[in-house]
Amino acid sequence: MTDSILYTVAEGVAQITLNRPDKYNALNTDMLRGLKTAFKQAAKDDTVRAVLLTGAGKGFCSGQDLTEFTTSEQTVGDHLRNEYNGLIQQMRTLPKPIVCAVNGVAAGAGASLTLGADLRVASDESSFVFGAFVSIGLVADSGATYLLPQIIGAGRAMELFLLNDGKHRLGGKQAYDWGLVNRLCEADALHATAANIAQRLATMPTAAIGLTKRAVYGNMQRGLADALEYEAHIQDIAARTDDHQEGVNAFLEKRPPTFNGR
Ligand code: T3D
Repeated sequence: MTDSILYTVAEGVAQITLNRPDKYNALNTDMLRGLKTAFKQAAKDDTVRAVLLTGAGKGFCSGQDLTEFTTSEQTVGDHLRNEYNGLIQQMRTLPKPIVCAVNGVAAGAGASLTLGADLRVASDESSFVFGAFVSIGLVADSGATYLLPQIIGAGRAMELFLLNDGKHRLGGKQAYDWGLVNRLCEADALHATAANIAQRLATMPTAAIGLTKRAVYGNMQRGLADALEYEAHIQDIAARTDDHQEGVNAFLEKRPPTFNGR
């Protein structure tokens, strides 16, 4: 793993930290590949049952490293295809929940990265800059044009893509009011708040959570009839897990369940 991505595992939670604090964790190729390796490791490690993604220092992530941008030999489209698109897909299809702790500014592809997570917890000192793309004459990418309207609606997403630049940032409080962020807390409490949620998720029925991700994200592309059928299909899978049996037994025996993630 590269030094610019930190990866640790404790209490069933893999913490992935973007670690180029002097550049607001701007994403270079080394980091993007390190991120993919980290998510791959989290996917295959059975002891990992939730992921916490955050940034080191005062920023979450300022998007594509613009110094590397000018020296790249690939077209921008190929760079997206090769480095970003698979990463966002990997996050959305990871069969374990991802909590993103937004500790500071999230700009451009850094803002898109927060959308790849399942839950966002933000500090009251955080901010989002979805207009960073248009500010440099680009179109929002890394899934943002697809994911942001789904989360906050097309009207608000357009406002952010067009008007939300480094001088007009969306603050954590407004992001919370708009439903972009699931929990808002003081900066000092951010890590504990996000870690508590991730740790709680890590004790829950992991297979059912992974299948819920598959249903919610997959069903956004289906009509109602297909979505109903898909729910029935994956419910059969969930119903065969140890954790389903344990959940029912615990309820009937009036005791708290102990889920093993299988
Ligand atoms: O290649 C492809 O596949 C295309 C993909 C594109 C995806 C994208 O992400 S496009 C958008 C790229 N990101 C940006 O355009 C954001 C640029 N940064 C900013 O607008 C501002 O830095 C922030 C709003 C994030 C923060 O502003 P502020 O005033 O708090 O801090 P600052 O002074 O501007 O930045 C602090 C340092 O971080 C500074 O370095 P220095 O001068 O102290 O040595 C700055 O240059 C550096 N930095 C911030 N963002 C980037 C960066 N360095 C490289 N790339 C960055 N994206």
